[in-house]
Amino acid sequence: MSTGTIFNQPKAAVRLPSDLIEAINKAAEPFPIPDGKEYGYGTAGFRMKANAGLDHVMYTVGLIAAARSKKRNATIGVMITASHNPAEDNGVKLVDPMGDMLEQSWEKYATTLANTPSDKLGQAYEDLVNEELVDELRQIHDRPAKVVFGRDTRPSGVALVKAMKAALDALKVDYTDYGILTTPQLHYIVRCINTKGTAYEFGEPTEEGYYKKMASAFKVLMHGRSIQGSVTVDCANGVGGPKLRELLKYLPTGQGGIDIKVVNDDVSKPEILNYECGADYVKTKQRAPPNISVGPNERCASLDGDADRVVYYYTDASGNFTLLDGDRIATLGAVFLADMTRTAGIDEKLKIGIVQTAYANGASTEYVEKVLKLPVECTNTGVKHLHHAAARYDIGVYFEANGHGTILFSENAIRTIRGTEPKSPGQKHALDSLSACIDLINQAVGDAISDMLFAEVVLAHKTWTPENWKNTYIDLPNYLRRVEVPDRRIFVAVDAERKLQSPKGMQEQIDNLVRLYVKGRSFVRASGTEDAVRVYAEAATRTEAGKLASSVEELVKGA
Ligand code: 16G
Ligand code: MG
Repeated sequence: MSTGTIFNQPKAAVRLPSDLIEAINKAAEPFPIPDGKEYGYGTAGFRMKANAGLDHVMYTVGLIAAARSKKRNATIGVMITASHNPAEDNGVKLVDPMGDMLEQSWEKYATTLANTPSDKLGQAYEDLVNEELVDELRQIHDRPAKVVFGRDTRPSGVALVKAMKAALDALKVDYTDYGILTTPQLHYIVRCINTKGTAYEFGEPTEEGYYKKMASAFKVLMHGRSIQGSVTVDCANGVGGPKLRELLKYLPTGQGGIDIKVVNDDVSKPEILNYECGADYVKTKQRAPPNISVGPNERCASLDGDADRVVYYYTDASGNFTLLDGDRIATLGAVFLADMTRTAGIDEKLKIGIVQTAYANGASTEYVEKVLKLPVECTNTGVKHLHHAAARYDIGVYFEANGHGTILFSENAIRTIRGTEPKSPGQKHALDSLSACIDLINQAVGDAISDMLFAEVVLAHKTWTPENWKNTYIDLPNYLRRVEVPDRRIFVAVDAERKLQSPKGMQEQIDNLVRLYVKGRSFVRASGTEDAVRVYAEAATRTEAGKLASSVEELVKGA
């Protein structure tokens, strides 16, 4: 990858002081690019082995965050985490002012700067300034910048923070280090800071503010109800553990409260992070972490390593494991919100929709369309795609099957919910509950802890056991296979990744195979995070789903 290729501006329309350029280059010296290394800002930001040149990336992320802050005239966030990856990995993501993911058009700048050698970064930064930070008055670059950041519990985070601070110091940018946070907490804080003093104030920009906001909304929703039994929460030995324990101090117990048993919350041994536990383990292995022991039909939930993903599961009296994944959380939430808006008498005014990816189980899609009679949309994989689609509804429920997701309320929804005069106690209760949902559900980004509390509240309202929840629809048996190929880039997917455009002719072959199976569905896409291709297949029976997956896998291998 050559440097500077994306910058189209006439060279150096604005010149930065030479001492600033030198300061940027000098401060970058301790963080060289290892020989032959190429970086890319992908679906989940930058992610790799922490000691394989990630410090260089961090330095450049400092530059990008500063520039982005000036551009948006707002505080920008940086989260240092590698989520469900093994302990030796780390990664980094930029967070835009409303607590959403970095605007896609800036990802290429992040990639370009990351691939620029340390002694050329001053110039590359000046190029970026000219590309994005020059208006008629040439004042954008003179704006003050503000960057806030947090990291998960990985020990490598400490040195990575140092590398980024070196860039922020070179640019003399104001920053606040929030220390150890979950990913959604950092997103929450960014949004709080940027909405302070506006009509859409999000909350207190502190960790305590986050707990208080969630706990008080939870109390409103639980009023007069109780949650059956306890929920055991596996925290993947990541940052979710200590943060969930902190939240518990604010949550009521006993009648109207919640009994959460926190497990796998040991962050003192880095090597056990995500090891045989956590949301990714449970979802991909389709089994409970081996060290969890709970009684039959007891609810369990697993968070991932940075607590932005959650799945539920339970084991029945005969020992059968049932996963209640992101699709289930989406449908559970949608049922509840649709009921509540009807009771509140505002269902005609608010458009509710569900956003999924191709990985959503076909049975969940059918349930939403045919039983709930709500619109379903399918987008590309990756939170940002779902988030943008969900933002087009008044109440946009979005979840990936793997447990990433949240529910967005539009300005119209918030105004309607909070501005409608109730005409009966029932209507008042529904409006109050909906209003509390807006606060309980993290509007900035998918949040495992907030999603879990919301699921608990809905189960309490419905007095549903996990089995009742499961029986709303029956999942089609499915397989997800990871296939290594010489060049995954030849697999180009279109139509929300449900169809292959290339290799030529392969989609017709897949279609021919799918036709052989009752309720068959299969698609192939290149992974955005690994050097592999993923094959998904579902069908009416487990044997058929397996056969379909294997035959599509063979096609992919033969390409
Ligand atoms: C990233 C995405 C996740 C997606 C996954 C797909 C975010 C925060 N994370 O982890 O949403 O499901 O990539 O991975 O957007 P794949 O492209 O390797 O299948
Ligand atoms: Mg995560």
